[in-house]
Amino acid sequence: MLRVDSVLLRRRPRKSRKTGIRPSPVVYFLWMGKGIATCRARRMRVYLGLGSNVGDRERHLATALDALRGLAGVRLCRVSPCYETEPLGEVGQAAFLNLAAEIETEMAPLELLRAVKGIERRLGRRETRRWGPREVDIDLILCGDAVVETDVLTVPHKAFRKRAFVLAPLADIAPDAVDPVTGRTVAELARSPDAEGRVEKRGVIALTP
Ligand code: A4P
Ligand code: MG
Repeated sequence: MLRVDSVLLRRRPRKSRKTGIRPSPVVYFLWMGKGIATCRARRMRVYLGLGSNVGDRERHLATALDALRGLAGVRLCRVSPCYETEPLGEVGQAAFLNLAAEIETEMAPLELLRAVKGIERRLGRRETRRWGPREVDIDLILCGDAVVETDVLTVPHKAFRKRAFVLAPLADIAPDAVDPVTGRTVAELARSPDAEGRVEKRGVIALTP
């Protein structure tokens, strides 16, 4: 993604690719301004997966969505209906309520991860066992066409292609979104027999107006 700093750090070129002559400082300054405006306008569309299986699950999800809406630089665009889902991972834990949300943001994926982890903590999520019960879990599923592989973040989410609890709600709001790694759409992935786990559609979560 083109970043503001990458525009600012560019040197005035010796000659323009279009005209073949060196742009004057004034022309170059105007070009940089246009570049910065474009960068600012480059908002990324992100799909999040939310889940809860402790306490008042609907309330936890609604509060998490409200908190997302309240993040500076985030626009909450669409929210899927929620699904009652069979827990994958640790056996014997309560059923989950899962949903998917579409947001637009200028935050970089790592910055967004920090912000959603902050929301999880504010909602009272204590340190939980991996794949164990939790008040709310917010995962970054797709961040535009970004592919991120670091110690703390993998995008697209490493397991989403095999999880009906992620794909079913995601297909309700973004069937045509494309997984940049496999090139397959969310609708195709959701129809695939690889998508594991029973899911049952429930209602739409009411958000505070
Ligand atoms: N992390 C890496 N990539 C991501 C990403 N794309 N989004 C890191 C969010 N986090 C990401 O996550 C552990 C670490 O993963 C984070 O600190 C972050 O740096 P966590 O939320 O603290 O722990 P976790 O959720 O238990 O682990 P993990 O591996 O993220 O599990 P999942 O994939 O979130 O699965 N069954 C049903 N039916 N519904 C569910 O919602 N959720 C899980 C958890 C298991 N079974 C489920 C459900
Ligand atoms: Mg998680």
